[in-house]
Amino acid sequence: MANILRNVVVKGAKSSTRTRTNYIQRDVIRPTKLMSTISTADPKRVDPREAYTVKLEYEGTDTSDVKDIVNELTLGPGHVKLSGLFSKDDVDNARDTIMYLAETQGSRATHFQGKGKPETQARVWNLLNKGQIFEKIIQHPKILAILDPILGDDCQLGSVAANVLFPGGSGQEPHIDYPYWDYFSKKHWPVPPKSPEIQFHMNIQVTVMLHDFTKENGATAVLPGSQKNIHYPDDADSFYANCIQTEGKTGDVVMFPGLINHCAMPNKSNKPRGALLMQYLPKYIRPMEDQRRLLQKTVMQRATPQLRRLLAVDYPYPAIMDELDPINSEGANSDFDWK
Ligand SMILES: O=C(O)CCC(=O)C(=O)O
Ligand SMILES: [Fe+2]
Repeated sequence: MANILRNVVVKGAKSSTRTRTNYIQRDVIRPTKLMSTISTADPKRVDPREAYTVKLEYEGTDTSDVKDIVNELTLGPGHVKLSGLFSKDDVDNARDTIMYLAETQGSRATHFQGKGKPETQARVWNLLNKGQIFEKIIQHPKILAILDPILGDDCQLGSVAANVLFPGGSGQEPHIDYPYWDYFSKKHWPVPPKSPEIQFHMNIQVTVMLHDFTKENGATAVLPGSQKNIHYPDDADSFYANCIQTEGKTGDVVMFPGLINHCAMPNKSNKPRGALLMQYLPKYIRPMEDQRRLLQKTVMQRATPQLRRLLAVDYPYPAIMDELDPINSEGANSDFDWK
């Protein structure tokens, strides 16, 4: 019963009054007035994690097409859809958990929604602490086999979060993802890094569709080929005129480099549209979510070697070099064996 959440209450950010169980909510569970306008939360609703056992067994693990997929992502249109990676039960559990959290957590930081708009997007952050199913999804062997040749076989998970667009949700500003997301002001970047000078990808995004993605409900829009250059999509009209929407079935996975111009589109349907968003980065990028600091002890204790690697748990830098063991820790002939 390791993956059961009990409603843990942490009173106020500064107070140390905590009840510790498997999962910790950082705030009192308190749907805000705003969220209650977009949710049908029933406070007595059953937590979907209580009734589901996560098994670390994978389907869709055939990697014979990985080379082609890597080519499509880097040199081709820049987006691929993969089907059959997760069972219906796993995807149902991920979606139900996220909807449960979105409807009970209160409002949170959103992402590229724009200032002063009504809150019709809900973000659920730091999912590694919020359900064992997410530990499973982020380690899918096929996804990792595609990421390794692009980001390095010591790439890390920079974030795992969800984006729910409620009916009427306005979608997002066309953008590029972390860590390029401040490229709208080039002065943040010391040398204008234009392709082909960009030899290294610094982000691959992996989205799991938690509902069918349709044009009507805001399927993520991408501008094919735009990952080959670095350009902040500041001309929204040109983006909308040339983008395509990544439609698919519940459980399908879409991958694209964070450099591709993209955004969530408006949800014009009468049902929510949920996306599980996983961000993978080379190890030298500072990750977006501070997962190592916040990770529950129980999650760390049961972490597979793969999960430890994805969280760079054993990567020692930045280090206090004065305090490291007096050994030769770098280079091909070193004792440095964190991988
Ligand atoms: O929810 C989506 O369709 C895309 C979300 C996204 O691109 C982001 O939040 O950075
Ligand atoms: Fe994005």
